[in-house]
Amino acid sequence: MTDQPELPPPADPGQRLPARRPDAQPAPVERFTAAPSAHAFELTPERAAGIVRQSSSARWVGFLVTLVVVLFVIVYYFYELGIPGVADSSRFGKEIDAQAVTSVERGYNIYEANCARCHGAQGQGFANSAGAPTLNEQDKLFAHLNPQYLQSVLREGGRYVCGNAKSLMPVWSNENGGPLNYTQIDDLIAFLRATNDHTYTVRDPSNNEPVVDPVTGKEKTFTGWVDPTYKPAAGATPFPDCWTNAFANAPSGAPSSPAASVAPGTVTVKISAANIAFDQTDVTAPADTPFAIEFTNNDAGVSHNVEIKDSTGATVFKGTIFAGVATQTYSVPALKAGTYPFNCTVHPSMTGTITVK
Ligand code: HEC
Ligand SMILES: [Cu+2]
Repeated sequence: MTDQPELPPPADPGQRLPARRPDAQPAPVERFTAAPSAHAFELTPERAAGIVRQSSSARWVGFLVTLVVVLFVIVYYFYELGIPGVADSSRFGKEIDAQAVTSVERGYNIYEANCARCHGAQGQGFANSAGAPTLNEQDKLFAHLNPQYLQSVLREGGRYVCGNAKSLMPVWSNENGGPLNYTQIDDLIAFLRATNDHTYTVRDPSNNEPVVDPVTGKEKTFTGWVDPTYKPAAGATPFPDCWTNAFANAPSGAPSSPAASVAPGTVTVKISAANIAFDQTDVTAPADTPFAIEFTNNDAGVSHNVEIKDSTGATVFKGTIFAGVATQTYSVPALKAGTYPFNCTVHPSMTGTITVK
């Protein structure tokens, strides 16, 4: 049985546990015994060789484990950040690109939902009573419509642009009481700054699925407006801070003097505009000889002009922009026979056609 001595009964029955060992009894030790060989200290040569072998393979294992970890870190580093000199090899880079694309695609929907009704679906500007300026011109996008400026315009509203307190463009940022939060503003700016060398997919804002054109059965796409290769002509004046100033100091060498400069015998074509539309949408002019356009702007306080383009869309004549009610006579250089579309530079949707014959 046990060599534990019988314990005296506890002095106080309330303190039964733990049972106290009487002070006098030494703690029992050496309860296990083993054969003397187990206590032997020397190693046999075989055992010593075994230990050496084991510890050397343990070192190998340790080395290999370290090697695997180090190689993994190196490979993972290049996987994330890209192999130097190998384009598109960085997972981070791809992820950032993918997020930029998503942002532009969301911005497109925000633009179409909020801005297109005034600025046009393509940012071309729109002839309505708001007379919202174009946003998609390259010289405007080049520097004027930079992200900081866009941020300010969307936070302060249209009055930020020309200081017009009655500007029809509302505040957009919810920092200032507008309807769009900061991510939506960022997405919008990403869209306005998107370049035209990338094709984006139109996505349904509710489920992020590509929108399919019911007619063609293809996914709808769009491209950005910014031409990344665009450089303004050397010596070109920078786009003015206030868009209306662009019209005040009539850009391309348009003759601004009234009737006086028209040579006698010149054919005069009459064009007038009212309610942000041309009254004549089909006029005729003589071919191969300079002619005059007597342009009457009947919209009080609203600026118009006549800009003539050729079939490629290049401007062949741009009349001075002036506010109504007023009349100016433009001298138009000789044009070859053909039909030429004309429009108002301020309101690109005011259009008409000149038949030259
Ligand atoms: C109610 C019509 C209207 C809507 C909607 C509208 N805008 Fe405007 N926007 C204007 C007008 C008008 C101006 C010119 C500001 C002024 O001088 O009054 C303007 C000016 C701007 C300008 C400055 C252009 C320049 O040449 O400096 C930017 C940028 C702009 N809008 C972006 C937007 C965006 C982005 C949205 C959509 C969130 C939007 N606008 C919605 C009417 C509108
Ligand atoms: Cu106009």
